[in-house]
Amino acid sequence: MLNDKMLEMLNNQVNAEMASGYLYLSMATYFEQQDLPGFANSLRVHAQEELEHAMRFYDYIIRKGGRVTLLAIEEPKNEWNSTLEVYEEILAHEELVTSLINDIADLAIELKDHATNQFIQWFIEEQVEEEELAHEDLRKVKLAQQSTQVLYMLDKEYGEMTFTSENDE
Ligand code: OFO
Repeated sequence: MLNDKMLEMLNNQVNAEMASGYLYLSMATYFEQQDLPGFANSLRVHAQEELEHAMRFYDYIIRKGGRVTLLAIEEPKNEWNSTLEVYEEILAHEELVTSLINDIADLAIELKDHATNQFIQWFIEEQVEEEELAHEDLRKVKLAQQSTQVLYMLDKEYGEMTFTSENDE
């Protein structure tokens, strides 16, 4: 059985992952509008990954005999001033998600909840990857700011991204 506080945090994380997906999908609509379909594609793929993250929490709660409670997802922001602003926000958002994951890990340790501690380790590594990628994207977008050619090359690169499930890792 899951401790009540832990169940609440895991349910909140289902919501946070869904909200991340909603935010990234909203960013995708911004890029569709900007005529950058490759950027839109990569954000759309990222949104799918977030949904998969939410389902990992969902499945874990069920496996532990808990009740999943779906909470309201706030309307995401839908306007940005530049491509750079979007990517700065992605990095800040992933840093926020990392802190939420760390809070779950902290509680698991405090409660000596070994199962949840083990479960959350996947996300700790995932957040290292997400922040690394966010830094890399930000660096590329900064370069693209200096040349339209680089921007279109990047749009092409992002247009080739496809969703691959992380479930088998
Ligand atoms: Fe779920 O990793 Fe991004 O937010």
